Amino acid sequence: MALERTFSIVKPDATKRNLTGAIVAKFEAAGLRVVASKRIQLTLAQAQQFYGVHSERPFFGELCEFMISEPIVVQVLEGENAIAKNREVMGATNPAEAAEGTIRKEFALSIGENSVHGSDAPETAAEEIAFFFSGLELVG
Ligand code: DAT
Ligand code: MG
Repeated sequence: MALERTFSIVKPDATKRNLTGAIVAKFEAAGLRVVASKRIQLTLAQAQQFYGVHSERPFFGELCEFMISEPIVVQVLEGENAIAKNREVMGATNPAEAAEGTIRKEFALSIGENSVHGSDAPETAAEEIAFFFSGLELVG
């Protein structure tokens, strides 16, 4: 399979606890390469747009407030089967259900404060990468 790219976020609970390096190390150990990276703080409007697909869910307000509570690190990860591999290394959304050795099992605080985001499909990966990065910022 050709190289694939996915979009990743180190979320506020993780940047606050200085876990960015520990999290990126797990992606790198799985064969994913960081091809773009920046630390930013989202506005509420940006968080609401990014998570727009969840706007009808009861946890939407809480999710957006959490995502703007501290800086985040947004990244593009590249590798064979990057989307599936990234989600495997992240583990299940709810850390109580995440497998041993996954980022969420090791670091997540709760289903909401779960340390990382990763795209779920090629279409969303492309949209999410374009939301945060220009082509010039992607250096493979
Ligand atoms: P994922 O981040 O694993 O792709 P998702 O897309 O279903 O999960 O949800 C996006 C985020 O919303 C998730 O990382 C944390 C939050 N979330 C999901 N379900 C939740 C719930 N039941 N209660 C609180 N927050 C939730
Ligand atoms: Mg998702």
